[in-house]
Amino acid sequence: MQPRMQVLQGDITTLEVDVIVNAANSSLLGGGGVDGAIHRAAGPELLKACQQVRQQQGECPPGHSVITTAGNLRAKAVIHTVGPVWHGGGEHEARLLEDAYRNSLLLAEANGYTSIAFPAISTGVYGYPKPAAAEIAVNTVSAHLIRRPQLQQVLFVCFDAETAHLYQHLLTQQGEES
Ligand code: AR6
Repeated sequence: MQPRMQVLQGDITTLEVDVIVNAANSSLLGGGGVDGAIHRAAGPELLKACQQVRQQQGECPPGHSVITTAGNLRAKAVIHTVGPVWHGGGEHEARLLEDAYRNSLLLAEANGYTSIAFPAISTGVYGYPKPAAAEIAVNTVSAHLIRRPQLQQVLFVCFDAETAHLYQHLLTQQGEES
């Protein structure tokens, strides 16, 4: 049977999955890194959708997620989540990063989707140490998938080889292939 968690090295904006997760900031109005890449690939419709959510709900705090349409992307929807900024580990960063993954999975399920791709949230501009962040990502998703059959495919999309190796190692330990 195909493993439900897989790692891919590459650009998340090119994927044909139901949902792509964006590592956004609380403003939801775009930025650099993967956020910038997703907005560039999706086109202006995505920013409009984000502005609407922003008007209705205000800022998105760390650990929370919102869903929008996906503009020109091949994905059906984008879930924008806000990871924690790394301050050394004493400011609930681990819990907030878990929340970002878990709330994105719940939102994808609530909207009836079965496949989702995550970038390595918080490990770029926000400075979260990559090994610790990868462990939280794999453990949180793996714990969530137990007894929940809806999500058939969860992809961890890594931009660099170092991050991809971290995930590959963790998935092998979990008994998942990559
Ligand atoms: N596909 C997959 N992963 C990517 C891509 C891509 N196209 N581009 C970058 N990454 P970051 P953060 C990886 O900085 O740390 C933004 O300005 C990257 O190598 O994008 O959560 C937001 O607006 C890294 O491993 O997100 C926020 O202000 C990972 O994505 C802030 O950055 C996350 O890096 C969020 O910071």
